[in-house]
Amino acid sequence: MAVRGVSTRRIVLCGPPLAGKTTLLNSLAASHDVTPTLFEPQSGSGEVRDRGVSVITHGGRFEFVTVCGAVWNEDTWPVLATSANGLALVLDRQEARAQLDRDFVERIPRLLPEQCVRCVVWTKGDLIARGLEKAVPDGLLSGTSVETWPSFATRSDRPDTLLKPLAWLAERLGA
Ligand SMILES: Nc1nc2c(ncn2[C@@H]2O[C@H](COP(=O)(O)OP(=O)(O)OP(=O)(O)O)[C@@H](O)[C@H]2O)c(=O)[nH]1
Ligand SMILES: [Mg+2]
Repeated sequence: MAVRGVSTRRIVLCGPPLAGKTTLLNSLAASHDVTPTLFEPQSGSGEVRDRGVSVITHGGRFEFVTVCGAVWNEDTWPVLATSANGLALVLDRQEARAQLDRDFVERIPRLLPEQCVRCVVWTKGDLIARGLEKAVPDGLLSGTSVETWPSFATRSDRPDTLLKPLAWLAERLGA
């Protein structure tokens, strides 16, 4: 990945394991005809690696990054969150994942810099629409700070839905 310059804005895709973060990142990479490159955030564990995508869009250069949500990466989220100019909180809409979603909703917002542009992304809408999975309870975000964040619904069978929240973040942060 290109060295991060002063004008590069970082957009972090953050959320529970298997929520769909990499699916969003890959969709963005494909739409810009680029290949995600190695991303190694400085973190407590020092072992964390994932992929990032660096693109010029909406009048600026953006680095979209994520790491695997697995438990051994937990100490990486604070490092990434505090460096975020923008953040997509990627939550899995499947009912069975509700508790993991809650954990991230509880933990992440308080780590963010005040000026960080933020949104929620509810993934896997196709599974709900096709009746294959039940959705998380309607009030899952009630009473949390995330309740007021702009919210997007995605489904991997519709690439336009995957790109929308990332474009929104870039637009808000662009020149
Ligand atoms: N049906 C369906 N499957 C999805 C969707 N988004 C992601 N998946 C699948 O969910 C699994 C996990 O997706 P990833 O994008 O790898 O999730 P992740 O958040 O990057 O996972 P970690 O890096 O392990 O934390 C994969 O099998 C994806 O194909 C979606 O909208 N619908
Ligand atoms: Mg991933």
